[in-house]
Amino acid sequence: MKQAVINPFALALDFTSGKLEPATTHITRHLSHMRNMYIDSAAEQAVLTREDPLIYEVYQYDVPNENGQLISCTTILYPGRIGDEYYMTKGHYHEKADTGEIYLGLRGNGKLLMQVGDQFSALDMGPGTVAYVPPYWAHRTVNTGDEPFIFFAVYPADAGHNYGTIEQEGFQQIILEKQGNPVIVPSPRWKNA
Ligand code: S6P
Ligand code: ZN
Repeated sequence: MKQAVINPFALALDFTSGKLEPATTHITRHLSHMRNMYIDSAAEQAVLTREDPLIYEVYQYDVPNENGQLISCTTILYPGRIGDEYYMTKGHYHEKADTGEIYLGLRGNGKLLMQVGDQFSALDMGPGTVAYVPPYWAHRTVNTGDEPFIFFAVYPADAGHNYGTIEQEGFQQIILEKQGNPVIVPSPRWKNA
């Protein structure tokens, strides 16, 4: 199939705010958009009775949804916790599962959780970390610091996102704050737990 020929372009990325300009898509995810993803349901409910905090934002520049095209985007993941669990993204597999992705840390600190089958990986990310998400691996980021965790990502424009599997099964391991430090513990919700 013949691909669209589009013109070259440059975007401006602010490393401090994470804003990408221009952006064609701006996603804001509040706690109410990710119900039942945090392990402590009572803590989630208690927060939601007071407020609906902004957990993360994504700025994205879209290109034709075709093989060969690449999407640029930034994620700004705010600091905070629901119960003991640090703010995190929903996490997803790519709909077209044989597509990978590259993350570049710009600001703050966090972890990149990945899983496929029974395999699991947690990589530390900070400014300058280039992390590779291989094809087939689900991926979620977690802010383990006290400032926004910001990273840039590039992925195939036809990858698509499968959120349903993670919504149902969660991740194998979760990141909790214990005595001021992040610890990785098995998720009681994981299907084999
Ligand atoms: C897209 C890439 C990221 C995430 C973003 C938000 O493939 O992995 O841009 O979309 O970090 O996470 P999520 O899981 O809500 O899409
Ligand atoms: Zn992705």
